[in-house]
Amino acid sequence: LTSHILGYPRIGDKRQSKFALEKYWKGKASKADTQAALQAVFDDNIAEQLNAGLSVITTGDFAHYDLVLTQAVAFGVLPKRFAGAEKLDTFDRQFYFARGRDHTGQLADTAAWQMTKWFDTNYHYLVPELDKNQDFSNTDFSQIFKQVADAKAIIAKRGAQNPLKVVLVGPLSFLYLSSIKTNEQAHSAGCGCGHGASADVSANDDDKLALLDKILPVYADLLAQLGEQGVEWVQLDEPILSLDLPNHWQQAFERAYNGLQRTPPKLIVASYFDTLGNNCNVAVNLPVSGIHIDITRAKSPKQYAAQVIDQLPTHKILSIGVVDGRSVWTTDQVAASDVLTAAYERLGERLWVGSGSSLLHLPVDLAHETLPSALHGKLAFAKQKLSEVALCARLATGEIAPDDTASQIKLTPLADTAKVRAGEFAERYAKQNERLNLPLLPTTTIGSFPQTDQIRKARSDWNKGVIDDAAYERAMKAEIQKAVDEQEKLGIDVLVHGEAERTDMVEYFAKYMDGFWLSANGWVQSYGTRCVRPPIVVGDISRPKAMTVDWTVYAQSLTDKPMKGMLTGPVTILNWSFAPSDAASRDVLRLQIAEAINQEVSDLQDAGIAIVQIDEPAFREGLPLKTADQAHYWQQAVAAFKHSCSIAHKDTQIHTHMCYSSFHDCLAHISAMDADVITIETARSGLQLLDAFKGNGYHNAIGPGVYDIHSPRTPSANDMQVVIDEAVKYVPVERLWINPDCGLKTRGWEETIAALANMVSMTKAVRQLYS
Ligand code: THG
Ligand code: ZN
Repeated sequence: LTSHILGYPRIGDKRQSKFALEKYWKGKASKADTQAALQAVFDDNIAEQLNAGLSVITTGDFAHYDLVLTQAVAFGVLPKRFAGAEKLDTFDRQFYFARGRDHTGQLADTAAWQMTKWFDTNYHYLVPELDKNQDFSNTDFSQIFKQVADAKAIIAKRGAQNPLKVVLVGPLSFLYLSSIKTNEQAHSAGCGCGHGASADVSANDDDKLALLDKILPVYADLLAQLGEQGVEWVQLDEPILSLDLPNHWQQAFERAYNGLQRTPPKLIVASYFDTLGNNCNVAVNLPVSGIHIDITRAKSPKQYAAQVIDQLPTHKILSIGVVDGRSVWTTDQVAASDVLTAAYERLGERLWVGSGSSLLHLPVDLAHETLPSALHGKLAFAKQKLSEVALCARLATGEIAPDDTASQIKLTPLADTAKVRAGEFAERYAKQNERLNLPLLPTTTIGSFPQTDQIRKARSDWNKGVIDDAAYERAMKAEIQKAVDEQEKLGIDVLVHGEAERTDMVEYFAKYMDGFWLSANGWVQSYGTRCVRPPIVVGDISRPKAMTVDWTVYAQSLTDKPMKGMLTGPVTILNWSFAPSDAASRDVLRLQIAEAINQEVSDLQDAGIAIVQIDEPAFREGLPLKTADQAHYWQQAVAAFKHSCSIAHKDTQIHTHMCYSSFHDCLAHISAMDADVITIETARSGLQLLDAFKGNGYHNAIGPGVYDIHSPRTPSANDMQVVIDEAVKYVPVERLWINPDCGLKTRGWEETIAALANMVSMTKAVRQLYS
């Protein structure tokens, strides 16, 4: 039976690609050496598929930064504002678009292409910046063709004859996920916080679809050339088939694929991350050789597969994705066999067995981990999933019998349902003002201060055992002292301790909670060369001891100003971890985390901390793809956040923070969180967000970010005053706060102090104006 995967990680098992590219961008490695390092990872990826015994070998997905970006560049997309970029070869050009910086030093810095979350994953793709009259004629397919040639060579060298399958983003998903720029607004990459969900499709929806007739000939040309090169299969990824599509997008599928059908190569249209839903009929009837479905997120996988088979024309192949491309757990062989044997009975050799989605979203190799005994045999990273796919193909035909490998986590829900805090906002805020006695327009920062080399060295020395606990604690306390001193000197009203002791906030909290396991090398690409190491949920989550109280109390002891306690919220911790994908388990886990955070709030409060900030940068990221599932998510997410601060006294002030301006579609739910103060990014989005907040009847306090921390430029007092002068039109001045738009950990101290000094002097001026 045919077995295949939809894609594979390209960072390398030791993040070789990341290190090679970052060195290249710094000018410390030649292009040839860099490409050789990438090539070694590519070669490995092909070899591992062969080693695992997969029958069809997948390639074309080996992007050097992002696959959507690679394809846009190959299709000749070159926005006018990147003038001169045509002089760069496509290798260097993609990095210029992605980073806004030309590391070859020939071209001026500019804003990078926007990044956006890839569906409901934690991966970010680059949003192609198209023109209303986009021309796709200046193509360069060399990178794709090289992968074909290299993969073929590796297969031939082994004396093997596996057919090759090339992955492309399909034409409709490509256009849907693009954006047509009307102005030159775009922001730079590199933030430490969460981006929004999918590209803004509503605004220039029709314009994008109008480009279909222009882009189809490019696909046709590319497919024809791949056919000539002996490529047997092309997998056209159409993940938008998992969304509730507007009618005209749904209807465009048939038209598009009518224009592409040809053989060779044979086409397989791939859906993933959810079921086909309303698009099932359209998908099965496309004029292609086969389709792929992902059953790993279906509510009843066997029924879903059966329903698709019922509708599938009799000449087509069906690839069933049974190995979850987003779960680090081993595949349940009994369940997989149950679905696959039934499908095999009906489809015979027309059945293919695959991964649900690309394995891009998994860490590369479990072999680099030391597992606790309870996890032995239970986990599988990308490399291990390859063998699982091959094994599932043998289960399907009955060649082998399934082992009982079910490793489902058994969860015990909290005894109580979610709680909410006492008192209405107006009453709470009045009591808080009485206690805190802050000036009009209080100033604060989001939480983190620059993570210096010195901090990183202390942490790495401590992790290696070079310095002991006491020495590490002294080093961190010195950093806290510095952060407090600087804030005192600047005259900021509400202080933070600076978070020197934290690398990734989710990793930090997961380390302290029971129910999480942290891998040593389980890196997953987040965007470009940036990776995260998501904690793995292994059981019920609880908090055996305080996580932040000592640092916060120490920081408070250094100042008479209020010191904020800094926590990460339950929704974000869950969304940035590996956890079961079904809503019921996620609801239980989210609330368990909320309870842990609630206990932390309680301890901070008992220790005299008057303000606690609970960040939720990923509040929107767990939003299900299907509209029908979304209301439940919002209800549960809001309930979990509210539970996490339900213990707060009326005079304990709860802040929250969210990043980016991607929350327009969920302001009602943000209001429902009922935090006393929300700090939010507004510097880049103008003040549309405040207008929308006002329209949504948001009555609590708000700190519109007065400057963009992602920009290296020091904002003047004047620049920042513009934000406040506008903000007072939407929010009563007594409910406005003044702060940067995000944490400062990626900046240097010097620029941070300069910007904050301007922020404080601006505040003094506007206080006079508005008091
Ligand atoms: N934490 C977690 N998930 C996230 C973010 C986060 N997902 C979304 C968003 N933020 C992604 N943004 C980033 C920004 C920077 C980095 C990773 C994701 C980054 N990573 C280091 C790297 O790749 O070199 C990791 C190095 C390290 O920790 O040792 O810079 O904030 N969980
Ligand atoms: Zn932020």
